[in-house]
Amino acid sequence: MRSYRIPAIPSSEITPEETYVNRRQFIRAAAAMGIGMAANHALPSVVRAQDRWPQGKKGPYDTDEKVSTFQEITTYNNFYEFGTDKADPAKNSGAFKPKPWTVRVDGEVKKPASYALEDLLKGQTIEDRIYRFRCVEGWSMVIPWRGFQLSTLIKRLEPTSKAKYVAFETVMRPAEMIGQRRPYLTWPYVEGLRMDEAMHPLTLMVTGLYGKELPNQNGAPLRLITPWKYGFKGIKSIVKIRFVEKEPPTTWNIAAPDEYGFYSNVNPDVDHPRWSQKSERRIGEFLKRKTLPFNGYADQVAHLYAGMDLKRNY
Ligand SMILES: Nc1nc2c(c(=O)[nH]1)N[C@H]1C(S)=C(S)[C@@H](COP(=O)(O)O)O[C@H]1N2
Ligand SMILES: [Mo]
Repeated sequence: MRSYRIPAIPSSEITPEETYVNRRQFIRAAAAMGIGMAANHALPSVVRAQDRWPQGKKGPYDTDEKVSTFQEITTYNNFYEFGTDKADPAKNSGAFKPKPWTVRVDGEVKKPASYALEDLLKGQTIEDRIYRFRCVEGWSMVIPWRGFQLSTLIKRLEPTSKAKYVAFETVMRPAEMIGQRRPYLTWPYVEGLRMDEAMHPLTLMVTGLYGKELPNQNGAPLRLITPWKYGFKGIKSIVKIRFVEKEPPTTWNIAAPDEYGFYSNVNPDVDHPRWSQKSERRIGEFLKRKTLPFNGYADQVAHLYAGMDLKRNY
């Protein structure tokens, strides 16, 4: 697990990921040779590191599978606010402005408030974690996310004892999001988690990937990731976090309740009504792989669903 504390690196200092990766390697090499910390300007600038990731020591939450390329992760997307084709989000999100950003926190919480994103991030431990990612459509990737545990944010926000679920909402900006001018889905996109799911250490609020800021098409500036659930639970460009007593509505459940339930745990034994979920295609690979229960995270999360009928609670 690689981690540092904000504001260890002011955002103005964050370099493109090309130099970032190189700098890490350079610093490591320099340390090995007994050279002191190099100044930024002294670093070599030649770099093409998009498809690699400095796999330092494997952290407790990291998979050691080969990571998907930066190209794959940022050009094959689902973000219907920018269009329904996999290539649309990268093509159509250029004019989207993720800065400045405000997140409204309300519902069953001690002090409902609106937070500038910087304030929400203050004091959070930002980590890079390599997670498997499984879309309900049957494809998968391995993604080096950067983010912080939702649990630490929730503790700070102090929900009341009535808070049993957390509901999230994506920004509504039809002027910048051409997909929102059409009724592909009910806008804004909404999602939710049960409180124990939200508090699970695997649940990340994501602010970046491949060591740099989150690209617009991946849900800038703040999105959710629950790696044991299908990808659509990972709501993007979040502007509202609401603590609620009852299970909140979720966009894909509204769109097709027989196909997408609230839980949406990756489960090879529960087929989608229109296709099997037994296997998946890793983007960039030809042969299919077997899909694992809870996307390979069963040891960590299966206890959350003890006694629940996962065929009924799909
Ligand atoms: N607001 C919003 N969030 C969203 C979606 C969307 O259309 N709108 N698509 C979901 C789906 S189906 C998937 S698979 C993931 C894709 O995330 P990625 O493009 O970063 O891989 O985002 C999820 N979050
Ligand atoms: Mo998806």
